[in-house]
Amino acid sequence: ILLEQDLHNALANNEFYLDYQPQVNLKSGAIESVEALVRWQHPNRGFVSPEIFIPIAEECGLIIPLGKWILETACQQAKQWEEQGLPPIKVAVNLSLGQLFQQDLVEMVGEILQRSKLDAHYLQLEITESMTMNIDQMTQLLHELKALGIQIAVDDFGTGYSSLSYLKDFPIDCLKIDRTFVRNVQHNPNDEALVSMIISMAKHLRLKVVAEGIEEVEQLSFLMEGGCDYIQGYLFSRPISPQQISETFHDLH
Ligand code: G
Ligand code: G
Ligand code: MN
Ligand code: NA
Repeated sequence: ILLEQDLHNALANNEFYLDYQPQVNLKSGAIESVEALVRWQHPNRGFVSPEIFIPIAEECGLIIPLGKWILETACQQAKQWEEQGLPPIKVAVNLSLGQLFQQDLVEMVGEILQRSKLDAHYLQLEITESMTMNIDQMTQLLHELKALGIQIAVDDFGTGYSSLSYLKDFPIDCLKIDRTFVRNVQHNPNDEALVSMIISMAKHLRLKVVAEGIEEVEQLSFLMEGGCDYIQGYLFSRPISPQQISETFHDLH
């Protein structure tokens, strides 16, 4: 309850910020996209994990203004990198369940794109399978979002209870293989089979595939051989500040 009160002040007091984790194209080795991840530096408690405060923000409704702030900040940042002369970087932003039920979500995303002047193609929204929404409603919402020109990714793919049939109906661009599958991929034949299957399925559906949580070189080799498109994980980079993203590009060129 205390945390809930603090959360309300945190937006006004500028206590939130975003870090960005690079996603590396396995064929070219280039960073083509980054995932925005929200952080909260509490004045007394120090760092509070989004695993703690996002669910609280969902419960108390703060997710709506916070989600808007996250989207706006991420789009402005992507535009700023472009203006700094960096190669184009796509920014992926996690959506919360509460935001899917936000009446003016599509309108808000459109306005944020206009205000930031970011080309819609460089925004990707991440949804998860566990976001329980009526399949027709979800299909329509995703089509409206797609009409803005943005990309849609399914996060934590394979961990939800949903059937695969939604893959036919949802206008999605990308699957993100959950890190629980990747973790033991070089030791557990079941994980190996599942990861291979997801990559192969994504190819057949003409979806891009990102493997999350890559920490070891052996995992990387497996994914490269398997034809995975992108990797995201501590092996390459932790989530880092916008400044560090710029520096990474300057170091690479
Ligand atoms: O970045 P980290 O691994 O600490 O994130 C923990 C969890 O919080 C992950 O499930 C992640 O998806 C979620 N999370 C991080 N940033 C955001 C955000 O900006 N919006 C939403 N909705 N969830 C986020
Ligand atoms: O649920 P979602 O996929 O949005 O969560 C992303 C979270 O995964 C981020 O909080 C990020 O900090 C975390 N993460 C990213 N790479 C790794 C990794 O290699 N290992 C682990 N354990 N976590 C990671
Ligand atoms: Mn994510
Ligand atoms: Na994930």
